[in-house]
Amino acid sequence: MTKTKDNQKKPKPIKKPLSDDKANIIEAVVLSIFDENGPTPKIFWPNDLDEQSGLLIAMKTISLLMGDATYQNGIGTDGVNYFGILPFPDIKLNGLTYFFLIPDIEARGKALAATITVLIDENNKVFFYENMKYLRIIMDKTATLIQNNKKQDEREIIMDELREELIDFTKELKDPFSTKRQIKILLTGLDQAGKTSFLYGIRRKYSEIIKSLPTKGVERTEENVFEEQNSQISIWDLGGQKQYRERYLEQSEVYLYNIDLMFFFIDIQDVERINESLGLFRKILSLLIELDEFPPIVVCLNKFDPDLKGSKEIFKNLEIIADEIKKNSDRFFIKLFQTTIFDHWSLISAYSFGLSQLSPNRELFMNQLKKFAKKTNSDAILLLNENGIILSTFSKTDISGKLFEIIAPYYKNLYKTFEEFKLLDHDFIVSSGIGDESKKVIFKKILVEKYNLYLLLFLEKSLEIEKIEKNLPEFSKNLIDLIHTYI
Ligand SMILES: Nc1nc2c(ncn2[C@@H]2O[C@H](COP(=O)(O)OP(=O)(O)OP(=O)(O)O)[C@@H](O)[C@H]2O)c(=O)[nH]1
Ligand SMILES: [Mg+2]
Repeated sequence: MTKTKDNQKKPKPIKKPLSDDKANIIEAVVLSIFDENGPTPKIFWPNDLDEQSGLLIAMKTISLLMGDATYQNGIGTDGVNYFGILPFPDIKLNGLTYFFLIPDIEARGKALAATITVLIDENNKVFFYENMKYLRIIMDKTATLIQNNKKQDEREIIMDELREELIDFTKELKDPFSTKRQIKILLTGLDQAGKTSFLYGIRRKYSEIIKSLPTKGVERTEENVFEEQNSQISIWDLGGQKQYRERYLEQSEVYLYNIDLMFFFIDIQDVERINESLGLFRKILSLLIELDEFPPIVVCLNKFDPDLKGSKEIFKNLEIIADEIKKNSDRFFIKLFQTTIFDHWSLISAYSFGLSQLSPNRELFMNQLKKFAKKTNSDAILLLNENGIILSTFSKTDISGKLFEIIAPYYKNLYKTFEEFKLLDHDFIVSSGIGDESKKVIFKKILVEKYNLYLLLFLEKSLEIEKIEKNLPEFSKNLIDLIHTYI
């Protein structure tokens, strides 16, 4: 390969520090602040981090998150925190970054944008996913200290302490250099609750639903949100018949151990077995507590078929179940969904919500949607992948969010239908005015690298397709990085 000038200008990969006895996974730690010179690496380690790499880190972490008016309206600095993973392919590193604001009366908007970024070799990024919770806590703590201590030398001590804490932490880990993040998702609930049908439904294997037989033991399958992802996602569909249930409860250290997410299914039509079902739920929770496992839990109040929506009896049952679920489960993060195989969207909503809990970048995604919404005057945005999994949503108000969830599936179907019949001149469809003629919905296909994604926008005021087209390139460019680190 010939060396061009351009090549020489590229930042050099950071060399491993020689001081440590054993190679440590942490390659660099950088505090960047947006000051009068723009994004600047203020405090960094290793001390010989070259200038260009430092600048690159500061620019990328700050500019991705800083919309032109994200924080300049003098609003408080508390709500503006984002945490996520970003790739730096030029220097072969991956960074876990925490974006926050430092109050400063002299600054524009009375605050300075800042990031703390921890960097490791790009081949080791699993480390971030595996240790997200802990890393988030110590980075958040450091950010608070930085906010409260203005002097450079005080901040140097704070950043030094962060680095030491990180290194101590990695030394305690058995294998910080593992190569793929393993994600384990469980589907649990009584027999006949609809677990296997749910999976078929998500995957649009409708013909299989009809043929589906009770699950014997466990059926394991894999999930791919994107063709290339950093994690291997295994879904364990646990047979709910008595003998299988007893087995996984007895061998909880095998089945319930090391789980990242659990779906629990309740057949709300089977009134006679609701208590049995709640009993199983409580039993599983108590075993999880024994194992010190606290995965997020999605409860599917299943078989809530469209023709039952008006039933008072079912409605009352749902309330009772919801109350029971909430009781004794305050140590868990639990979210309830009403689902039925006759409404694909209900399945996708519950499933996507669960998956999003596994993505360290869900806040960064939402931030990108929020910025795009602002630039295009949209009131709500939804981003779907090719399989219809909801990657992220943003809505200004609860109402536009709710409304949007209801109409989204219809537009998706419309788009598909028009596409199939080759009736599309553009890669989008727009509704004509709704209500007072000003409200509009747009469903648009966007290509982000090799991925086809779908964007649904809800606009309350005016529709300016040019504004959308104009802001799309930057939006798509920012999404590329986030997709590479989505899961
Ligand atoms: N009405 C209705 N029936 C459903 C729904 N989901 C599943 N079923 C039916 O419920 C029955 C059981 O579904 P499965 O998916 O096999 O249940 P399961 O939870 O996997 O059962 P096990 O494998 O024995 O644990 C089948 O006859 C499905 O067709 C739903 O949303 N509404
Ligand atoms: Mg099954």
